[in-house]
Amino acid sequence: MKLSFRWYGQEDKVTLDNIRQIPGMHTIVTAVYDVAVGQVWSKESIARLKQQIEENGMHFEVVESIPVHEDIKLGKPDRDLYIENYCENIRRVAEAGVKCVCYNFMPVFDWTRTELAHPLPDGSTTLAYYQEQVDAVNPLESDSDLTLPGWDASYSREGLRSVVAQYQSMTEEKLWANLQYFLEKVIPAARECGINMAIHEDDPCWSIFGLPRIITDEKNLDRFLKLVDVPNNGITLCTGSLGCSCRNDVAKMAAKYAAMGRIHFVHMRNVAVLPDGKGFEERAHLSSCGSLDMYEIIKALHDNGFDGYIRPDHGRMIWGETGRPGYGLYDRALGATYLNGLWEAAEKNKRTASK
Ligand code: CS2
Ligand code: MN
Repeated sequence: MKLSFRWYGQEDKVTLDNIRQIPGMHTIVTAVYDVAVGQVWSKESIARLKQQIEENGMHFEVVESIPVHEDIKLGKPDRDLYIENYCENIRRVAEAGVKCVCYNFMPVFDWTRTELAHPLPDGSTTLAYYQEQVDAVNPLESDSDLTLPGWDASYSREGLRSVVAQYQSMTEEKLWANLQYFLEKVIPAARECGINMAIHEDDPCWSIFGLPRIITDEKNLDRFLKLVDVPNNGITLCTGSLGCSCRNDVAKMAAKYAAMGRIHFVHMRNVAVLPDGKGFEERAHLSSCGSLDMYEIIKALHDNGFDGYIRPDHGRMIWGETGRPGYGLYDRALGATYLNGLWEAAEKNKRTASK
């Protein structure tokens, strides 16, 4: 595995200086953030990222994300233009040495939480999702008390209402067809320049606000991989996104898709799933802090030949740190060292077992 860490660029309070001191750090995961979704990234911006990262002794090999324009997901007539821009971005980041591109295909909303600073008994704070709070929000009623933390701030309230409204006739099958259309153009472009595409699962992995979500479970991931059945069309295995539903056996999926060579990127984090569909809370990475067996997942990846990129996903806020929810330094750094430890254990266990 290649250990990586997400960095939000020059604006990020967490610096490359900080990140390089985390043991075993290899790759910075970042993106060009000052360009509107659907537009082409400038070569200068990409080159600047590369230079800053390499000056700090790390590699720039993963982009998260090149966002997919809503008109592509909606299948609107101008999608071809946005797809062409998407392919151009793939070519440009490949030229800078990037090997893997993470993206998602969730209508309108990326990850959704109802609380960004939920207190835990040890005094840390974490991200949480309570289903009843989500059910109380209707994005189509402009006068409802509508905002949840984490929503794309580039939408005005009216803009958000209108884009949600455009999905009213969107079925899961139509969304699948639009995803296939996108992949049939993008994957050949990625293949040509040696980029592995890695779709991120929907977070949470079920429909919210009546909008369809399809990258949610094993059956749908099987279907996704067959849409364009080549190694470059792969996944980001996000343990927290899949693991917030008890129906998903994340270690089993890790083993299966790693053996198929289709996991290019892994997001590791732990969640505590609440009973009776009430939702989930994000927790420290350690297995005993949440519902996921992190060792089993790492071992499944290791034993099935995974050699891609891995990063600690969200962290709690600890030691008085403030900053971007989920993306402080301290708890993610603890997560990274834990991942190093689990990987070393998996390696040495396998060696002992084969003696
Ligand atoms: C990330 C996602 O912060 C997070 O939860 O895992 O925002 C992820 O970057 C996107 O879904 C990938 O496009
Ligand atoms: Mn993730």
